[in-house]
Amino acid sequence: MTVAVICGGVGAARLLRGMVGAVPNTELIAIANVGDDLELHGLRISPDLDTIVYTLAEAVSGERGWGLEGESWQAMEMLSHYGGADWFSLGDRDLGTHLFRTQRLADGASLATVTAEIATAWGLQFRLLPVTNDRLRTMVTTVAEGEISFQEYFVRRQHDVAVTSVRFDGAAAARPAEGVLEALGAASQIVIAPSNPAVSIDPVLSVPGVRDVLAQRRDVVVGVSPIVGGKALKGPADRLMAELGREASAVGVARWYQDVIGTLVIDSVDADLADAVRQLGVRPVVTDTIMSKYGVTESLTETVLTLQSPTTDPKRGTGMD
Ligand code: FO1
Repeated sequence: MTVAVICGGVGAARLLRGMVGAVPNTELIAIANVGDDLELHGLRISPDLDTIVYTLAEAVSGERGWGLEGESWQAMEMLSHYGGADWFSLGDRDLGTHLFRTQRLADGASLATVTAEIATAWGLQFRLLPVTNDRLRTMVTTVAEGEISFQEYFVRRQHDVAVTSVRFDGAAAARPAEGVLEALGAASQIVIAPSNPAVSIDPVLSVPGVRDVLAQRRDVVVGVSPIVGGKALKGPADRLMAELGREASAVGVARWYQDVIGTLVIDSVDADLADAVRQLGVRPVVTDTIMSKYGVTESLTETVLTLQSPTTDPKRGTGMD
């Protein structure tokens, strides 16, 4: 039984934590977004990959959800001293990750190879793969300024600007990293983690071949809604969905992923939306999904992993587990 998890950043890392405890490491593979990546100070930075590594290594900053616990910021202070780019906070230890990745990529290693080296150095045993080794950059068009990069939107402007469209620069030419399509084709279950559909999951699905595999294997694809009671638990997913003209609700998420998921796990507060999800041909599964609550990560993981595909499930279509 192998489980492939399609991941963005913080929300995905939390679910992965539950998965690692419940699925043998050899049977778990995380396929992560790289559309958030950026080059800054001549360094190659991969926030979603690093957030997963640091979280699963139990080293992530609990307060921030990204970067390392117990960081110092001496390098950033020197940058500020010179009037350098200090809008994207890079801790002194986190910088070591970016220095290593940048050098290894310059040596000619692929992002997948470097990511495996970094994950191994942190003692992670499950496979963490970038969806592609090629350049892929989420670009956001805002009402006020036109097109800006994802981190300029998310961090520099604190995602506090209205968005009119999102695109994934480089997607058409991007090739799935070695093993991505094979893993998605062979997995007994594929999970779309509760990350931002518009800017964290869609970039992964935009890499040619990925969406097709999920659509073909829709029966074994399970989404976990990142929208609970019409709100995102963290970040701008609800606002972004609304700004992009989509419904910011569990039903909106079901519609967003309708062609690639057979099941959507929605939070108990959205139990009343189960029928509307089912009307879309997506099996609703109602359970607690707010992982910041004690024990929910374990129960959510258990629910996801014990799901049978909707077409073989004897309780076909009920989904009201
Ligand atoms: N998020 C912020 O809100 N402010 C930051 O200064 C910031 C720096 C940063 C550095 C490294 C890293 O791996 C993540 C960082 N993040 C920061 C979070 C990052 O923008 C988001 O985690 C993702 O890109 C969205 O999932």
